Amino acid sequence: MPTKPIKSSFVVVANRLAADRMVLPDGSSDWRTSPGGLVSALAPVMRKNQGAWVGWHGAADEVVEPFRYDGLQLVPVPLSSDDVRDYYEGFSNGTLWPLYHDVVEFPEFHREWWDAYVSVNRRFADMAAQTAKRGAVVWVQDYQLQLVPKMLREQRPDLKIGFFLHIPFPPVELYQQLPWRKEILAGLLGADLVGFQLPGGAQNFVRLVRNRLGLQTQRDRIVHPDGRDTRAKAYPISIDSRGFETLASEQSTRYRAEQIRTDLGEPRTIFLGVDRLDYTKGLKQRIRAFGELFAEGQLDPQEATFVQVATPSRERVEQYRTLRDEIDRLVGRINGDIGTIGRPPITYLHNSYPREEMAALYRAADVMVVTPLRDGMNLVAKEYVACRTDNTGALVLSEFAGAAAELKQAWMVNPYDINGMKDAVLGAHRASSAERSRRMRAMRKQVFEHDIDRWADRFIADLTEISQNP
Ligand code: ADQ
Repeated sequence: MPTKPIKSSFVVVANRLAADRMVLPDGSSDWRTSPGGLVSALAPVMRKNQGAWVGWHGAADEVVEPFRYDGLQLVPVPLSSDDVRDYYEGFSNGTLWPLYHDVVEFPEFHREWWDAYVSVNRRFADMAAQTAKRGAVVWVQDYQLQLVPKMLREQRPDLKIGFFLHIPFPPVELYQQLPWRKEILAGLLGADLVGFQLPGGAQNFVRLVRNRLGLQTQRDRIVHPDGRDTRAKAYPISIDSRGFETLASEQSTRYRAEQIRTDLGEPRTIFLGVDRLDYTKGLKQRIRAFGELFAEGQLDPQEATFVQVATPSRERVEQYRTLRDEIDRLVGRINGDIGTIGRPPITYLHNSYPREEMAALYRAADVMVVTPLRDGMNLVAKEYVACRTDNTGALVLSEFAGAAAELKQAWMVNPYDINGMKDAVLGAHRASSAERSRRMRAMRKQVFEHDIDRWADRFIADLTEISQNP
């Protein structure tokens, strides 16, 4: 087991560590800060408070000692290959992920997956308990670790415990399917503050707690028999808006955006989709809609092109492999039927890009198409808006993405309605530049006033206040 880590007064607990391990060409390994927004949002408070990050380091069956990296204390939690299969790919991504995303795929319920989820959550809770100073703030992240708040409180009632769920919290009728529904609710209730992306998620949770556990609730407040409180509130996550804007304004990004246009054959209009390859993202419906628009002549492949970036993820889960094959076939068929030499209507890429390239893609795209069937927030939509420094461009956005509650001036779609989606894509495409600019300005105001720093500050301030004045 790793040596005892240095104790911290601010601890983040997440499935993955804040740094990824890279294997160098000579076979040795090194660490690199994870690109995501969460790490950069929390890094300042972590540095100020000598913060520690507890998480899996990404290599199964390897034990890594706690270490300091880039001013952060990193505390790796070991997972065996069986843990990865049953806790991560199984219960987290084969049971909870589809169930919490409105059952867009069928969730599987296996008792051995649940057992692994309990034992791995206990390991994370133990590691967090060893890492936290007396009275520390501990912030647990996401659906993989919903039992940690209760397990942690049992060991360390002195801590201020927060939990944030990055994905939707499902309606009561769907959540009830879960054989371990009571245990998970009780797990979350170990926290002083449970954060959701949207008020609807918080309301679903409070309703369930009242109906299933019979606890007293008053609006966002849940009262425990021992007099303790848990609050359930919405904290819509955001991005480093200024960081993206700065990147998009750089000369090298502008140049790269021009180059992307040239490489695509100077089309009049570039439509762009950027997603993890996941069945929640609505890729099949979106590609079908574009296929029809091209086939019917509503979009001319000589003038318009659709670029879809879909980074493969969770490839050891069966549903993800099937999805990848289905999309490969669909894109191949459309390009084969409609494309001409040098002019495929759809450019389909599996690559993962650095932030600079993402900013250049956003700059190059005239219309961004974000049409998930269900999504907690969707940061891609916000990143696109932050990168449109001259107020040009248009966003087509699913009603079922959390971001729809904030980016109200987007062209909204129900992604299950293919005709409606086609109309919205054409609406965004044909809108006057004045109309687009009016909408983009309003969305930019929202994204700049509500950035990731504000999100983290609000959550931490509320958690500190709630646990000081119960
Ligand atoms: P995700 O489902 O992963 O996140 P999203 O919010 O869109 O979805 O975040 C994806 C991130 O990955 C973005 O920052 C994007 O720039 C980046 N990305 C995507 N494709 C990439 C590529 N090819 N190369 C490089 N970077 C790429 C979960 C929830 C969301 C919620 C977030 C944050 O499912 O609903 O918004 O967490 O809470």
